[in-house]
Amino acid sequence: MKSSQDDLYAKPYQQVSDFQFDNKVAGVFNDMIRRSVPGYGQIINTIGDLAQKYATPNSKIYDLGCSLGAATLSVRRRVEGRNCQIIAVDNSESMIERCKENLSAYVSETPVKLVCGDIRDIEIENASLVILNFTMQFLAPEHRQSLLKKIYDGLLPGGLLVLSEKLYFEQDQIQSTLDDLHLDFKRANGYSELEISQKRSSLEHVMKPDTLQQHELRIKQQGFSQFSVWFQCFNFASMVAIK
Ligand code: GEK
Repeated sequence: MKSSQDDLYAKPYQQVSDFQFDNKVAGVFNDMIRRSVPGYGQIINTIGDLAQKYATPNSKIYDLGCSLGAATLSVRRRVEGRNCQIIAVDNSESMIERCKENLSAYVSETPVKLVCGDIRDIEIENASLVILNFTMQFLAPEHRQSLLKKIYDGLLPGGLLVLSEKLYFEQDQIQSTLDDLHLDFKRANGYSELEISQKRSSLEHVMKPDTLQQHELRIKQQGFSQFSVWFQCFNFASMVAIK
């Protein structure tokens, strides 16, 4: 997946505007997410492994908030020959356009339906796997439970939800320690203090992380029978829930 280096916040802004998944972000997104989210590459690979285990013949797989299609590509490689259909959804036109190019670079017999739209508006049915890889955190908190209900209702019995999110911790010392470790990760990946602080301001009103306990409660209240964190690095986690 080709991508330019992310230098979107390298120069000083008088006022930092709210973060948007626009054309500029889409052009550097692959670099941005790999340098900002610890474990991203491993999570993408493991989503493919999980698809191999959970995707059942003739079922649908949903990648909600697909961005450039990294999870979709990882899944598609692992489910060939099962007559699955992948539905990849994002409400950023720039992301969807680039995602289409990325997908067309590889040959596959598994069809991908690319949808430019809001994940709150799409229908989910006959699903063996639903992926929310760092997407729910961008949805207003009041819409999270209803999205989860729609996913639960659309999953087949035994179907899997993969939910990756940045986490917030109520214990203040834990929160600041894990946050510091994340900032060190960004520094080690070449982001300056200015880039880090301007990006942080831009995300302040846009991304609202939940605690792990909030995720677990929401998932259990929805009726999922099993839940676990399968990956965590600092304040980033990926969870699985089985219907
Ligand atoms: C990956 N999953 O590389 N409807 C549709 N799309 C949305 C919505 C919404 N309501 N809100 C946000 N998005 C990807 C990474 S990025 C995570 C996901 C990040 C989309 C938004 O346009 C963006 O492309 C994506 O969700 C979130 O595995 O940037 O930290």
